[in-house]
Amino acid sequence: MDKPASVPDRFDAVVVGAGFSGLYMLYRLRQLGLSVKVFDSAGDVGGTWYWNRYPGARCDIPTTDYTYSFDPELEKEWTWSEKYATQPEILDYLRFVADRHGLRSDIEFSTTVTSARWDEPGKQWRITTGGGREVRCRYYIMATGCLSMPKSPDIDGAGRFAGQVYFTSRWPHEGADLTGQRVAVIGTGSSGIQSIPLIARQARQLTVFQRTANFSIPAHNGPPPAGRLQQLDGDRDAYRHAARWSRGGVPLEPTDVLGVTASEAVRRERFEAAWEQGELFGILNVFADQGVNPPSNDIVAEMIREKIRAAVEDPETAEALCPKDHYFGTKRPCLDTGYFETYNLPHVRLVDLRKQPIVSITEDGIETADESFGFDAIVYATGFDAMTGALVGADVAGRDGVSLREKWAAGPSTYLGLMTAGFPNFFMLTGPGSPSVLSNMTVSIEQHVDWVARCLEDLRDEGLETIEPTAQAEAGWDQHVQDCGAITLYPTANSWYMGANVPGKPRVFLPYIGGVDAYRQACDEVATRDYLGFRMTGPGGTRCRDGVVRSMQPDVAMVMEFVNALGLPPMETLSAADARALMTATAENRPPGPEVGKVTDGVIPGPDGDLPYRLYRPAGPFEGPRPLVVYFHGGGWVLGNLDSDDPLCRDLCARSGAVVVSVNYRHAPEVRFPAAALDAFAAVQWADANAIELGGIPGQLAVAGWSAGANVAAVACQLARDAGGPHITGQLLLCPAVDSDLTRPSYEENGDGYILTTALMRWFWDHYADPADRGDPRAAPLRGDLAGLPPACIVAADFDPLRDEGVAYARALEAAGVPVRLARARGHTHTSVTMVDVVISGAPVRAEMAAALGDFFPAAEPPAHVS
Ligand code: NA7
Repeated sequence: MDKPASVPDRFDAVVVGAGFSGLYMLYRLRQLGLSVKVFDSAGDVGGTWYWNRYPGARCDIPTTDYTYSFDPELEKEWTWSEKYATQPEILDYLRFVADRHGLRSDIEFSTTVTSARWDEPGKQWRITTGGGREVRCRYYIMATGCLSMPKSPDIDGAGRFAGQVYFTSRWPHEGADLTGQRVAVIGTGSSGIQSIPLIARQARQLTVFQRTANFSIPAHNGPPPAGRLQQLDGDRDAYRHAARWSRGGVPLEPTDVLGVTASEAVRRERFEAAWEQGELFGILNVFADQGVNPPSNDIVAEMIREKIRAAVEDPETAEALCPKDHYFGTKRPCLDTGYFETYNLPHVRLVDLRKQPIVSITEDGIETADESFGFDAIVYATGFDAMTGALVGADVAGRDGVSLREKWAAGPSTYLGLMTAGFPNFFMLTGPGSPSVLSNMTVSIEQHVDWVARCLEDLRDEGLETIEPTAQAEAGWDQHVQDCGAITLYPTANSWYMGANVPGKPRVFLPYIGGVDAYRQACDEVATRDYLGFRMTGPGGTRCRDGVVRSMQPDVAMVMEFVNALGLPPMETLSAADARALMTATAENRPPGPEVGKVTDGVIPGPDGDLPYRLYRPAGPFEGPRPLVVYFHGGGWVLGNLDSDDPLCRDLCARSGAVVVSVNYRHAPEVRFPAAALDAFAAVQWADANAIELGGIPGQLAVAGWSAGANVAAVACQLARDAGGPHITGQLLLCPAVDSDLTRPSYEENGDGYILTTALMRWFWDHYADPADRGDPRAAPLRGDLAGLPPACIVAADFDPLRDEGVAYARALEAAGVPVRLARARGHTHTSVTMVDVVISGAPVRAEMAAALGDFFPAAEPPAHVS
């Protein structure tokens, strides 16, 4: 019997959207025995594939992979007809899935959810639909897609055109007959690039208005490639497993070929192979470094431009079609069928809006700065308010009535892209902060849905009924998402990944670029660590294990993984000679660091014989004297030499514009404490006395060092003060060893697994100084008198056992009246900041170090630019 209209329906879960994600979510929730209602404003299933019916609409991930994997029988029953299926075929597939699993009975079509309010006392969501009906549910799940909210035409006069208007994202179901018409297409993203060749077949005259030229490669569409089908048929489970644990959601071995070092033949061969294959992940994997290193990216980009120039007959049009304002891949590249060749047709014309911007849309056409065009039809292929548009547009209000739109005013904030603090029991499928649009969506969707289903099952099993991320966990994830983006070239582009296509939208990198595999691992880890970073409540009590799931910089984590995989023997088990040999060997293939003006080697007189030094003079037109930095390498007083810190010295020199003199001091165990410290002091005295000959400015002398090198640099400052000179203007101490107490919390936290271990630090101390000497301020400068020392910049790295002694030294210096800048190397280890051109996230820290040097030398020349 029907309920009276005044009693709202109540479901365990409400899902919005009946596309790939909504359908699978419904399937999984039903499996859990939950009552579910799915709403969709469309007239049928399909989501994005229901609406995007423009001519030529296809997926751009091979269809064999752009498919559900949860139902092995379904996989047997459905065969894709093409490598890249058309929209009608994909829609048929989703209808087939819905029918096969009888999903339609829980879906209400043509129903828009107009608002959702969290009801705290009732621990439920109150959902209102278009007709004013209210529905209540415990769990509210948005399966609204990333590219579902069309961007409104932000062009002057857009409403005035009297002819036919089409949006690729809302193409008429009955199709559009453009035969014999004068047609304008605005926009050359994937929708434009896919539809333009087909529109050109009908139109009498086609004019394409291009704001940004786009990279596109031929799809080489046809039947699904035999090789891939063989792989799938050979072992479907293994194939799907490989997809789930791949970077992008399609099985692919990431290359380790670097564009910058590969030979021309290898470059060409790899590029042509990817071009022939016609797959996005292939062309994004020509070189390992194309996504992070501009010169490598330029190689791929230029090869694509060559192809465009070869395809387009008119040189001026060809040049206008060549993308030059963004790195390849940083805006979504496209797959096309005859796109560039379309411009060779006599009735097709390209208008470059960079040369003649649209002034306004008129009643009968388009007016640019130079021309007036008359049209019968205008097609807007202008894209979407991607990733957040559908979410913030849905009027969702969480605890205390705060809306998602308000909370995300400065950009989205999520935990794992799945939930957001203040919105209990509110889940987003493929939300911002998840791999989503950078991955094969179907693989990411299944992962998200499975995670949510497992979570709801766990809650039920534990007698819990609400779940919500903590502020700390969410902030940590947001940071991680940005950190992952920041080491790539992606944030440099004005893309919809950055929200840059929608006027006024905050510029934030929206998707998670760390990889489907890394993401899956993080999500699994959160669940197995008692839902780390989530607060859960219910009759079973309140539970919260707060924390941040990923706080290491992503490239540091990659280096750690690489080093661990090498299975090197722990240094402390080796002799000093073998440890030195190992250190030299591991440094062999690293990048050299930036160019500097001049590098010269020499020797200086030390207290007991000559000490080698290497002098770095910055490049640049300024030949005059520069401030001088005397630098001491790291290596626990046992390891290291002028070569070991060479890239770091180059980097410091190039960034700061100072002359850097790196001095090698005597090493233990051959010569023990206090030799290294005395050598350092002697080096400073010598540099001060010879400042002019070294190209320095007398009186502008700082010391710098890393680790044990920072130890001797700090000691040299104390000795110089005690000796009444030389005058040192500043001390730059990177991850300094300043105390012999190995029991600080950072030793507990980071003493194992981050290259510099507690055991290794003990080995260093044992080689360097007798236990009786380890309290001497010349060994442990933290224990000395700190008054009257030069201003300091101390860098403390999060994952360094020495972190806390560095911080303690900063505090103690401050207490003694010394100006101190304490820089945090967030997410770094003891060694990672020194890995120039390997660990990209170290660059901002080194920039801060260079800035600190600049502060020591207020009158210095402006530094040469190093990115
Ligand atoms: P996209 O990729 O956002 O492309 C939209 C295109 O429309 C792009 O070339 C835009 O230029 C252009 N555009 C947007 N607004 C304007 C205005 N006001 N004037 C001129 N040109 C404009 O959307 P698509 O639908 O093509 O593809 C979306 C995704 O769907 C795609 O990446 C695949 O993943 C599937 P811009 O580049 O912003 O200068």
